Amino acid sequence: MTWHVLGAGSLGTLWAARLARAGLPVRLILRNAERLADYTRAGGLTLIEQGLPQRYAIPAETLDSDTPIQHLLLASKAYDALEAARQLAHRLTADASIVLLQNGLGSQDAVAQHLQGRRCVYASSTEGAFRQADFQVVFAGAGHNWLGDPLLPAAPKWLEDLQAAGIPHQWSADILARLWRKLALNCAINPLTVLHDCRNGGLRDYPVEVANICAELTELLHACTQTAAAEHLHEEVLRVIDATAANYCSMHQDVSQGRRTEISYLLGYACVAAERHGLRLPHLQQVHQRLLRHLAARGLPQN
Ligand code: NAD
Ligand code: KPL
Repeated sequence: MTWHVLGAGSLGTLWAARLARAGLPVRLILRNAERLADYTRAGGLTLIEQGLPQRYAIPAETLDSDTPIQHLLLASKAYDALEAARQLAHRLTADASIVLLQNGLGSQDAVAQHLQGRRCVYASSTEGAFRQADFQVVFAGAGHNWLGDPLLPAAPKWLEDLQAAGIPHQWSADILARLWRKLALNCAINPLTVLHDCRNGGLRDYPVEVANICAELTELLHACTQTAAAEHLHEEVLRVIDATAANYCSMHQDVSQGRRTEISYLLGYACVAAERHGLRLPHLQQVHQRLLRHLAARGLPQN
């Protein structure tokens, strides 16, 4: 059974290379003929691990190819996921499974709703990778992947493929709790580092702001019946700030490199959820507004 991977970006490349290396059939899906020609010229995907580059000549096709898709890894940014799913929907077999590898919340439900009837598995990843050049990706940080299906608790058989490929993973009976927790961590850390233009460790200078945000996120998680995700949130945020003190978070990197952020699927999602529950969370809403203004001032999208 072939794994189709959409998104020859950081995580798509990381997964595709490991699946291919394990001898599993993989096909990359690229946007158009131009990208396919670029890819052909590059001679494949290059994954750089511990400084060592290895090239994988994984077959590739464009979105409008007509090969049926039974296994799809959708490894795009959250804001691109629904459009990508729309473009591929007609190619999915009736028993297709789709792994949604997006940060934040909101995009997964939108895709699952659009692809009703197909199994959509939500994933949360703490692995780290970045693009060094076109079709060249550096595996920057070991981590883990949690996968789960909010509608169906049984693990799929194809997890064996991830095992064979050495992709660290675990089936999660409550993937939404994992995604909410990660969203809360990102909401507590990322926007403040952008607004204060600092590394994660720089937030040690703003303990009251961090504490206020954590208290409101905890209230939100309880209102959303995400009790497990709410537990000791503030302590974990402080732990992550210490453990990643020297790093710039992903949102800070996006903003400083002039890239679109995933704000609508992180802080934006949290603020909409708060409104839905009739919660007044002034600190969270104020940080959201400040972040929107900050993005606008830099000519970056506010969604
Ligand atoms: P990326 O931008 O490096 O890769 C996404 C790729 O998808 C791009 O190459 C883009 O061109 C492609 N794409 C988007 N729409 C497409 C379409 N319709 N057709 C064909 N290609 C399309 O992003 P990434 O860093 O791999 O991140 C993917 C998700 O994983 C994000 O939500 C991110 O927050 C999350 N994440 C990333 C990391 C990391 O270290 N990179 C870690 C954890 C979570
Ligand atoms: O996931 C992160 C990110 O950079 O997006 C951490 C390191 C947890 C900071 O929120």
